[in-house]
Amino acid sequence: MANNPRSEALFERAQRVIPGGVNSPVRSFGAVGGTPPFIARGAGARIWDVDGNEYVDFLGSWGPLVLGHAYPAVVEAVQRAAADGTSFGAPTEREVHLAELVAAAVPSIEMLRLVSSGTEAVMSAVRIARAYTGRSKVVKFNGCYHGHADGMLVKAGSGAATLGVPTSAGVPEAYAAETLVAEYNDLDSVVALLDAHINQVAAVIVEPVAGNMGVVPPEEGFLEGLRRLTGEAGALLIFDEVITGFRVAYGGAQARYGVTPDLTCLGKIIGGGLPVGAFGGRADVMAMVAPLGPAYQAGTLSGNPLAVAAGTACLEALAEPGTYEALDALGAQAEAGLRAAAEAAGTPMTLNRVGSMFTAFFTEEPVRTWADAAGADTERYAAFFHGLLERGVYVAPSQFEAAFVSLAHTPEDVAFAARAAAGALGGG
Ligand code: HOZ
Repeated sequence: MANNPRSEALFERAQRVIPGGVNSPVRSFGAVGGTPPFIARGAGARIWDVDGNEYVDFLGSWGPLVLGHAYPAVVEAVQRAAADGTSFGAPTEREVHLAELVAAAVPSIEMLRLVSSGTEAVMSAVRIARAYTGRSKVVKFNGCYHGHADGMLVKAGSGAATLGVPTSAGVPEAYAAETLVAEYNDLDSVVALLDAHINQVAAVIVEPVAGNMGVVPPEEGFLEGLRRLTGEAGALLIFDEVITGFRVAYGGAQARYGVTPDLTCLGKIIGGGLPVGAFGGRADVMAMVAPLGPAYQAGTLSGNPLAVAAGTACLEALAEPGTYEALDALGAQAEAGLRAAAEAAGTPMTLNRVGSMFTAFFTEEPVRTWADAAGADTERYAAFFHGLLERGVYVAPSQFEAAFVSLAHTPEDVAFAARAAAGALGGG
């Protein structure tokens, strides 16, 4: 990036007090090189950095900003809630309202507990599954990312894969041994694990649309197969819908694909851009959660009034007719623009998209597993990323993440990005 002296100076300062200068590793630009722009503000589909550079934003804070930045109803809701007091550590009406909205929207959720992040949601859901089944092992999928709880940092995607630590240092072997790893879109690999560990698997956890190895949609029959296999094995099925919840449909991927898990993890969109997570599901399973049951889970800022106010305003806006059709149309336009740019440049590219989330992989091959995603040309992605950034388009600094369109994007914004993509690939 040419004009970024303030970001350079901030990055230098940050690195003295914050590991790598960032509060989440993939933000460091480790995989693409260069200095991350420090963001000063956002409005609608645009963000501005501290040097005054403007970008059309297709990262959307990694997913939550389905309405764009500083959406007026969300800002107002937060301001009103803040004026009433920011935290009580006691029940509030606002949190009941959000819980009711979520339970009404998401097919699997009869009861839920609000937490403060997706990581917490997954960590808690896995504990509840273990408590309910009396079993300890969990099956996850290679390249899926479920937050940074110890047992989930095994063959993880997202920043962990991006930075080359899919199985993190510091995870005791005993924990890692409780996590079994299957291949995404490969039911045989799940059967093999369930057969090898009869009556030991508490849960199979999956991103119903993988978003953390780049976007990889479930193939026909994959989610249905997981539903059947877990039922037969006496294990619970957990959908990690932290990215897909209220993103690929109002009721999440489970509504879109018609497969109902036992437990669901949520985050991102249900907090409207503030820190929130939730786990919920069948009432008999959720009855394990303290104080109803013996599985402990707690948090001082759980159900925080500001976060639930933002989330409620966001879900209310999403419930308006036509929102998902509009998101899908923008996603389709982005897909067409990227495909045309790659074709004009003669660049091999596979584009995976589900509604408003998508990834351009630099490979000729279809991408349906982590091995396929890992086979993409990450150096080419890095060059593409910087080409976009220079042209005022902001996307994830990693091949193994999703791009998002929001309701704040206009067809002109998407056309602007398509022209930038053509320029970045050298074909326009
Ligand atoms: N793992 C997150 C994206 N899938 C990264 C979040 C962040 O760096 O803010």
